[in-house]
Amino acid sequence: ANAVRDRLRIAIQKSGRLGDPSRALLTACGLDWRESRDRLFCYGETLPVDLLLVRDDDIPGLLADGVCDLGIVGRNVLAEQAAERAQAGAPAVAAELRALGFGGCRLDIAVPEDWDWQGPEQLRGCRIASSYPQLLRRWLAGEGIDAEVVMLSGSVEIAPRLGQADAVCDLVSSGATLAANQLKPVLTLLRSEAVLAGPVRPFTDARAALMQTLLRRMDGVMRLRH
Ligand code: PRT
Ligand code: ZN
Repeated sequence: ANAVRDRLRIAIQKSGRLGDPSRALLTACGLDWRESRDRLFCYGETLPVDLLLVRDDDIPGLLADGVCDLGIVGRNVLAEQAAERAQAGAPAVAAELRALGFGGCRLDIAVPEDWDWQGPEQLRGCRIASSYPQLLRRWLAGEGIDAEVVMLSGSVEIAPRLGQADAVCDLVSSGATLAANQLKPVLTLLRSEAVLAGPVRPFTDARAALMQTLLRRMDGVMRLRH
């Protein structure tokens, strides 16, 4: 993790919602890559900044292990893994350096449409399905609510219909998926978007100057976009 390096390595999502906009942002920052045949690793040409194309869930771990220096990932993923580390007593390894203005969504609690929603107290004793167990548990603890967290890695919204849970805690953007499953959002735990994640402490080798250059360009691109 402490190896001296003179190239910067950025992990972005290979496909999915954040892949294309992440690449577009980095391209707008003047980066380009020689395409590798397997397309998991792209070697930077104009600047010594390489890309690693991965699953979004792997990005915090790659940062933690020092395999990558920076990552573009949803705040939801970064926050979940940070909460997991904190829970395990492990030190924080990745910080949110910039919010990037795309991939916007909310981590919401949603309940069946026919519930007469009174407030969080109503979740006491409920089973809540989520792919974000740490963020959900932390919120429940903060509210003093005892509820069962049912960890599901996908298809969270159908859990109530399948009888696996009473409510869900999931990402929402348009809300169409909740509505299609006769659920309604009642609380927001986190407002999310894609973020640039990076080291908690600055680099001390050649990567420090590279990162400064990249951040300066990124700030310029972001200003033009808004
Ligand atoms: O393969 P990989 O593991 O890399 O991808 P993935 O399938 O885990 O992630 P992906 O591409 O679906 O999402 C990547 C990131 O996009 C998330 O971590 C969020 O930060 C962000 N994002 C933004 C979203 C949404 N909007 C979103 N709507 N992630 C998921 N959704 C889901 C939502 O939960 C619902 O099931 O998309 C569905 C449609 O949403 P509605 O509300 O528009 O119906
Ligand atoms: Zn994923």
